[in-house]
Amino acid sequence: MAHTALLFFVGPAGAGKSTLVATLKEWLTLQRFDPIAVNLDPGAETIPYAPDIDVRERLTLRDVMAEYGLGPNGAQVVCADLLAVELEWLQKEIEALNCDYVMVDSPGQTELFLYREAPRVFVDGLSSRTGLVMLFDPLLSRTPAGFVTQLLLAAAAHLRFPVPMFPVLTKSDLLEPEEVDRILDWAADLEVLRSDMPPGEGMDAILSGELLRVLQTLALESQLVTVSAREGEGMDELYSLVQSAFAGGDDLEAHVDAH
Ligand SMILES: Nc1nc2c(ncn2[C@@H]2O[C@H](COP(=O)(O)OP(=O)(O)OP(=O)(O)O)[C@@H](O)[C@H]2O)c(=O)[nH]1
Ligand SMILES: [Mg+2]
Repeated sequence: MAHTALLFFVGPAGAGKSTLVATLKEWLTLQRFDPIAVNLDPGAETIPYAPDIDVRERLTLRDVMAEYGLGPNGAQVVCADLLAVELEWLQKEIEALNCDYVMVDSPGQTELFLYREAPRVFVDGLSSRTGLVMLFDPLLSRTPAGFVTQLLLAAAAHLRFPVPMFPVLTKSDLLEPEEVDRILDWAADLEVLRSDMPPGEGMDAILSGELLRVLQTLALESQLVTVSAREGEGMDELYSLVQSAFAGGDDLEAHVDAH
């Protein structure tokens, strides 16, 4: 699996992870790549793509709730821990499919993905070319406070998983073009973000220049890409970022040159 690029899609509940996996898979297939989609959410009810590998074959939220007498949240925690024993299974499944791109769709409970041990085993153990696609929810990103909160989540993700991170603003079709521009300005220059903080709410005072620099380094090491999975927009830009982060990835380059 040395040449397989593995992307984990992570972000707030409902930010559009599964839909982005579906759209990017379609786009990559059109570019004549050979992507596969992995559903890692044992509680998923409906999924907008046909998963090539599905954790629900091994483990479902419903079964864990029944077996352990837990509610859905407690059962998600148990599921996250039980995932650890599925590493070998997942590895074999991925190897058997022999593809260039593996897109892993994570459950909506991002904090479980970030803070429990099992997902870390997956991120560390599956490929040397692993990245994190970090989704920013458009409606939460509209206000400076909402945007900063997501930067903190992204920073935590990057601390936890020191692999290339690709921040993505999703569902851009739900925002006005000026709103998208403003969010991109904040991402490019956190001083602009600070000056847009409404005075008197405390955040402007708390967010010192130093903290902003830390966030910039951790959360936005790569430029923020705007996508709309619904409209199929931004896939080329996201792909180029991933591709250049994994450059030296000769086989992927060769693939692109081939047509
Ligand atoms: N307008 C618009 N809606 C979108 C887009 N992408 C996803 N959605 C909608 O947003 C909702 C959540 O999308 P999902 O892809 O299920 O989000 P998720 O992050 O996988 O959700 P969880 O796994 O439950 O955390 C669905 O109703 C999608 O149809 C988009 O690009 N534009
Ligand atoms: Mg989902």
